[in-house]
Amino acid sequence: SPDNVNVIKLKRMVYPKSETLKPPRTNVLSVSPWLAPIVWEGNFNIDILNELFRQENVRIGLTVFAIKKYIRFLKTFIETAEKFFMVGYPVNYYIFTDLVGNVTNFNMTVGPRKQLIFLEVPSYERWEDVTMRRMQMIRDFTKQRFASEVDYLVCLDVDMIFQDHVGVEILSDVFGTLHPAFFVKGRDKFTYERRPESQAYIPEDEGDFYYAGGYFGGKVEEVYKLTNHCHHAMLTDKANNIEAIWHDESYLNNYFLYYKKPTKILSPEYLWNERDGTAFYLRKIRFIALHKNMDEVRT
Ligand code: UD2
Repeated sequence: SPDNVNVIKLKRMVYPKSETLKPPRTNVLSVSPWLAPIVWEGNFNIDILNELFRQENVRIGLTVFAIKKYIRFLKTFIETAEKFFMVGYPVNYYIFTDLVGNVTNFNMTVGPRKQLIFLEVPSYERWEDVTMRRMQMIRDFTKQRFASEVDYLVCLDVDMIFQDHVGVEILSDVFGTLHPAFFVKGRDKFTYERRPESQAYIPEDEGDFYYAGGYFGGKVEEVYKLTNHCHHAMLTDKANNIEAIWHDESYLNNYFLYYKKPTKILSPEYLWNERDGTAFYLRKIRFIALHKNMDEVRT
């Protein structure tokens, strides 16, 4: 074949044939109206996906912020990521922190082809600014270094632990995650920003899903577009003295609705709350938000 054609030859594999009239998951939505897959345990075959992604030698960057008191969550986050996140793939953990001196003493060790990279960034007084400014900081490092070091970025909150497999099935051009508190609720219950003056505004009769601010990602170029857009929207609102109700999460929801719909959507298996126990449609609970004393940890 000509040199410029990228031929992918997959190895012979034995696996059950897909049954067109027998979908593996029948009690959950597996595809969005714009044909983005919704990832649930049972509707993908990880061996096939690993074959596909290994052919491309994918490199993954995980961004996580540990600013001020939130450094307390970092060690367990990394330790559990080492057990469950992208096992077997090269991963750069990009740790954004204002306390590099402290976190480098945490004795965190990572396996082969994994790297801890500490990025020193400023802290902000208000916790709302800390969470919102993540968009700007991710954007800035995207051009500076992520683009040359990794293919995909996965952008996560730090007050979390992994407790089951999270692998290449999540990767796509741009992905969002269903917020565990809203995926069974109606649009009117979504906590979108409802003031038309805000750049994050979504009226009551619009909206696809309510996405979580703490779990998104995609190809580096797409994450650049997303974070750049959200940062600019926040700056415009700031100049007009308005701040969206759920901060970065509100701007992210607006972006996913009007600017770029996710090409893949992660089910709540990928983001669940420690306190919510389990549910019959969850075959796996892969990543959970830890219960925290908001007032204490944010001041
Ligand atoms: C939700 C979202 C979060 C963000 C926020 C906006 C999820 C799971 N979480 O979380 O992503 O959209 O709403 O209101 O979807 N941080 C620090 N130091 C601080 C404060 C925050 O490092 O002093 C970082 C840290 O990585 C933390 C993240 O910012 O995980 C978000 O802050 P949060 O966890 O307090 O926000 P929360 O729980 O309201």
